[in-house]
Amino acid sequence: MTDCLFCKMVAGEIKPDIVFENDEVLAFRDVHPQAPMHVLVIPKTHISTVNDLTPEHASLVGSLYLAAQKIATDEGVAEPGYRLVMNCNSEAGQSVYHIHLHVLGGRPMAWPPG
Ligand code: DGP
Repeated sequence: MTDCLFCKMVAGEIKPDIVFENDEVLAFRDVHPQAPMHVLVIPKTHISTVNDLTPEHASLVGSLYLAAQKIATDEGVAEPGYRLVMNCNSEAGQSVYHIHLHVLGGRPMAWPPG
């Protein structure tokens, strides 16, 4: 999508601080980090929200989580622990409508989330 911020990152028109990339996903540091380590993992294909996922996306969703696991390991937060979050629509706080998995670590996390 031409007007999607994250699609522009996939296309190389905007250059985030990339920490991981493969054929299916791109991962980069969040511009407004909510923890010492805050990375976003996105699919390279445009999917607006979790509500738009179909069974055909099952493998791609798995790839997002496997990328998050690798990033957490590489960033040294796998053993202490980390949080994975995917917000869906406005009431959950989604602000960019291209699905993204937040990978947050480096500090204790509270529950329930705000
Ligand atoms: P969400 O609120 O769940 O849709 O998360 C969107 C995240 O995207 C938010 O944590 C901030 C991040 N973000 C927004 N614009 C940019 C940007 O231009 N660059 C980077 N690296 N992150 C961005």
